[in-house]
Amino acid sequence: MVDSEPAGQADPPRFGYVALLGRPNVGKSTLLNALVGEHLAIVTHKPQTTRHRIVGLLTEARGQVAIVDTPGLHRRRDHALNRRLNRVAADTSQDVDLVVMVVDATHLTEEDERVLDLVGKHDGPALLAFNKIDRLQDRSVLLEKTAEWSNRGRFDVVVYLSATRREGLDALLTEVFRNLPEGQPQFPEDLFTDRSERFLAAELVREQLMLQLHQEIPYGLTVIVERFERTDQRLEIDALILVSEDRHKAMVIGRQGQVLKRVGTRARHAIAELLGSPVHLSLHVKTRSGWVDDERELDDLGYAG
Ligand SMILES: Nc1nc2c(ncn2[C@@H]2O[C@H](COP(=O)(O)OP(=O)(O)OP(=O)(O)O)[C@@H](O)[C@H]2O)c(=O)[nH]1
Ligand SMILES: [Mg+2]
Repeated sequence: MVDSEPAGQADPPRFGYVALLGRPNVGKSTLLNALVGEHLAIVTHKPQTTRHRIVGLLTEARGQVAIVDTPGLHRRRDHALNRRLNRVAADTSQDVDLVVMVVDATHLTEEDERVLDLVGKHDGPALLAFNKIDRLQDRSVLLEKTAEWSNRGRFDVVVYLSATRREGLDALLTEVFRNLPEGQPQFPEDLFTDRSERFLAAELVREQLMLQLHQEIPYGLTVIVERFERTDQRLEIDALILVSEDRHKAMVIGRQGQVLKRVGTRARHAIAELLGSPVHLSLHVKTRSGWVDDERELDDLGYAG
């Protein structure tokens, strides 16, 4: 007797890239994290949190999916960093097998229209995901919105989600796998991202800075990990926080260093949790005027051009 699967039982595995596209703050990064099961992409209540294309990997018996989180597509074109963020989202949408347009079911805006235009240019299947349905009082409005948006975009499927409550994720994944090409996994099955630990650490520091600081300050800062060493006992990380204006430096540090201390403690916990090892984190702040509008600086700082 031959020991094999009965014919027709096992579907061939699927592999592909899926982009999460949407205006800022609709919950793309929250969704990526919920799907991958790790706090991989930083999340805040502020728009324009994500600044990089980040791949999260999900490997199952059905196959492997590389989910690409993107910066929220927005209207601001006031400096080079903002223009780059939109370009990353636009380029990613052309580069993937499937796009998932994420919208906030509680309010659709003009910025969603720009995303719709982008999705229209994608040559392949597209799914529409209404997120934050936990905040919707009256779910009947979804039917109207679904009809309106299905007519305007050419969406193959519509799904309803609450990324924070992890509702609707199975239905989304069923549709994602159904729409991916057949293929073998391209990444090791225990890998959950294409990004380095160094990158993830810098992002977790930036997440805390975005949460602790207000107005325009979070938008003018970036984080560079200058030293990242794994010793027997722990990770040793030195990170430099760059601010774009001198007056912001004192605000990042805070009275008697309180703000920086809080950022450090919270980021240290988050990094330790994600990377699974105790962390020693040391933070410094410097001014580098105008980096947000300087193409050379942006290249050096790792922002895709
Ligand atoms: N109530 C509710 N809030 C959500 C849900 N998903 C995300 N959020 C919240 O929405 C806010 C924005 O979430 P993000 O995941 O950072 O949104 P994003 O689309 O990645 O935003 P950008 O990176 O700025 O483009 C955060 O405060 C999340 O906690 C959801 O399903 N329900
Ligand atoms: Mg994001």
